[in-house]
Amino acid sequence: MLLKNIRIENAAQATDIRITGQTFASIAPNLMAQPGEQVLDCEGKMALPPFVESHIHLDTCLTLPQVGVNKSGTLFEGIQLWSKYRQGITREELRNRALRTIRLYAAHGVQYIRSHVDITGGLTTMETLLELKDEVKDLVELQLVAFPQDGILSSPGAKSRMEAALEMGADVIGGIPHFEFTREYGVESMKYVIELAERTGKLVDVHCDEIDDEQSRFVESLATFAYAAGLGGRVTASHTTAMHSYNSAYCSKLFRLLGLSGIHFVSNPLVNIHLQGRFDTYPKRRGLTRVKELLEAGMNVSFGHDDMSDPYYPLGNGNMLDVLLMGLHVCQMLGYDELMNAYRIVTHNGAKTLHLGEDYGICAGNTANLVVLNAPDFLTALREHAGVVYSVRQGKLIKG
Ligand code: 17E
Ligand code: FE2
Repeated sequence: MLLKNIRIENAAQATDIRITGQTFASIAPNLMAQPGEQVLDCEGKMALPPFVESHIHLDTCLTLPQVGVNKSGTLFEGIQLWSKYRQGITREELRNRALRTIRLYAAHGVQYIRSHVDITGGLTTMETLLELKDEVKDLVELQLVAFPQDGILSSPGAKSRMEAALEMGADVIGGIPHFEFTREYGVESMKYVIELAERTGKLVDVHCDEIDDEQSRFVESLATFAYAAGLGGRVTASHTTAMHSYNSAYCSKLFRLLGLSGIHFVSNPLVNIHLQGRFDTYPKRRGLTRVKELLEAGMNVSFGHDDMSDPYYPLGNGNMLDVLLMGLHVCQMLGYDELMNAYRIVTHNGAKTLHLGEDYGICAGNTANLVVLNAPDFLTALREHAGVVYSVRQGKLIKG
């Protein structure tokens, strides 16, 4: 396959890309089509490595309206509605919803998805999604997090379910320290996830400090244990919305530790701008972590949806441009360079969070995965809500 006149990541000059089998064979201007070769003229549009969804809950997606409406708009009512619904989930119903969600992502050029999977109600959900992971591998690469929604120390049997889920094939260890009964349980749960990561070699992604409580400081425990174990690059703190409310003196001290630890951050702008600040009158706090400051300090931050059409969030469609637009506005990141480079948050940064390795990216020798957007550069793509013209996965056209 030969892609002609394509701009790789905002490049001023267009070039050509030859794909042979599943690999980017060569990237250079003026490549000549070989007999019988499929040629796509990209007319100067931009190519990006595929979008990465760093954080979604495939088990909760598309449960509206059956799951009930979250009247208060709080995370806690969302959890309550979900914990009733999860008792009646069947394999078939879950499979259908997850498959529909994955197809929405694929249509928007997402080829990598990290999904949290609640293990509180048992392991059938994890089993079902592990089966699906293999079935959808030609569309997306799925990473599954064993997520203890009701806590690790505050929920009977959570540790054994966690360890069984990892045995079954879950890729990532989850946690939720701010939801544990006590601060001590929260800290102990962070120690547990890092020790388990050392023991099993699995990655870690914790729902961390997703609350507007400025006293919620579990990210310092997670970062410290990760740092001491030398595991920072394999560990992610998702949400960290309490960081919005920390005083800046504490944050200044905290950032040194976060930088040393090398952990990753995931922010979920659509969902947290909706769920957070709900106990405030006016002024109401924003629901996002300090994305701009973390990035400026050299840390890795990626974005996710978190939810689609469920008790936590009624909208969402798998389009990472929507996630970016919300995040960039709320974090006041609308400078020219910030807009042009914003795609990195939902591509390269996501790939770092998911630990995808060197094979991710449009370079000769890498697996031929890319998307082509209907715009010459990323600022235009954002402004015009540019669609995905082509999505190529392992050398095959899966959209276009
Ligand atoms: N569960 C949780 O604790 N937090 C969330 N944002 C979602 C589920 C979606
Ligand atoms: Fe989440």
